[in-house]
Amino acid sequence: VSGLAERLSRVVGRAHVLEDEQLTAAFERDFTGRFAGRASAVVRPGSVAEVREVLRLCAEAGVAVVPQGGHSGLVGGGTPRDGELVLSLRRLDRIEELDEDAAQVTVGAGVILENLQAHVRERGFDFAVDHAGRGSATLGGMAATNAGGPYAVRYGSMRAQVAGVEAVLADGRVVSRLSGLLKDNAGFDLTGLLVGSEGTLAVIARLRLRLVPLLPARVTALAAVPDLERGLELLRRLRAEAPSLQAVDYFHAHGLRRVCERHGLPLPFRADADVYLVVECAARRDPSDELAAVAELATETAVADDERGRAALWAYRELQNETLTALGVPHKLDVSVPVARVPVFERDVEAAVARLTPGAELFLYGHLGDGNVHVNVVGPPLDDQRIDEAVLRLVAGHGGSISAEHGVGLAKTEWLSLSRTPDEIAIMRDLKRALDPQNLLNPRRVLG
Ligand code: S2G
Ligand code: ZN
Repeated sequence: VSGLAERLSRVVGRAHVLEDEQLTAAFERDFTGRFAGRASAVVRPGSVAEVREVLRLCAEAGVAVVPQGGHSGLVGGGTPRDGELVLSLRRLDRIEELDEDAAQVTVGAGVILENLQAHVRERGFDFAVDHAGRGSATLGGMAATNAGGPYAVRYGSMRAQVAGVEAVLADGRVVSRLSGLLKDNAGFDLTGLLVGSEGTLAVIARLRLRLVPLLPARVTALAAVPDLERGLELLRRLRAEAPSLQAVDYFHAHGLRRVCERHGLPLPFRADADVYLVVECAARRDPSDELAAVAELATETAVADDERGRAALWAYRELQNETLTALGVPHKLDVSVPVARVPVFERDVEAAVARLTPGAELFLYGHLGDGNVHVNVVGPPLDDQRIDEAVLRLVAGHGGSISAEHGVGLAKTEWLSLSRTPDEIAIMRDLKRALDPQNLLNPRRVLG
């Protein structure tokens, strides 16, 4: 590899080929602690041309490449296994022209979500996908995993926001679809194929993103309800009555108590309900009247329409992940089931945890509006995958997906057949062989 490091330095500059463990450590371990490996090197190209040249040199040397953005992923999709080379897109962090006629913007894959948000909001636009990882997640990584977040119930996931990509294949060929034309059916949808392919088919280097109007009147309600059945009743009312509805997230009393303990937050309500919904509407003018059903159906509710007040309500939900991660390395299962099945699915999960890992601590929360449940089990050793298997089998039984918004990565490859037929997996392997015949890009991820 040292010869390779030399040749790579000639492409990206000595300063952007990292080998020293002090420098590479952060690129080699994911933040949940579940995935780690010793990279052969970390390379940070500064342009699409340099990405092409790096890939060509790695293909020549037969060294596998792990494309990495902000490394905020949760399924080992951006964390190297021993000997793989990390190709960091972080230096491709330029926000290019904002096209106000098309309400689109072109960005480098390394642009961090919160920087894009600040940039476009100054100009009266917003970006439709947001999530708690906004301080480190890059737009390239979010596209590669088709990230979702709380606003998917109104705007869809990343795939719906990506108007085009510029991506480099393992052999150096380039897909360059940055014009942003909304109607362009000249051939197969290569952009759609690459979004959500988790770095296994090509390296996304630039993106053309759709923007939405910045909606100044935002109202957030935290609503305590006795159970998820009541939560679904409220969701149905909001779907019919709230055209500006953009989030219906939820969490349970157990997670709320843990978050308040760890962060010294006051419990939001007196009574002790089991389920808490975070409901948010955004419009040009105050949409509060659309939330009448909340007051009718909730046992207690707190409403905020200012930045600070809304952030305080969201904090109870957004801190769930970080809080449980502090308790121990979690078994993380980001899954989705048909919305109506969420209550019964949760009861099945509780029974499975009681049966298989009785001492474990279970956290259930997520995005009720799209049936996306984040099942987190803290306690059993990571190599004890019985509860992971049981939960994913329950998901399949309820007609759901083993991966809702975090991707498959290394974490779920052995269970892909629970959500895709043998034919579909064979077709995905055909596509992988066609685009990356040397199996250079993120080998073993997604398809195992
Ligand atoms: C969320 C973040 C990561 C996790 O909080 O909505 O997507 O597994 C998650 O909690
Ligand atoms: Zn989520």
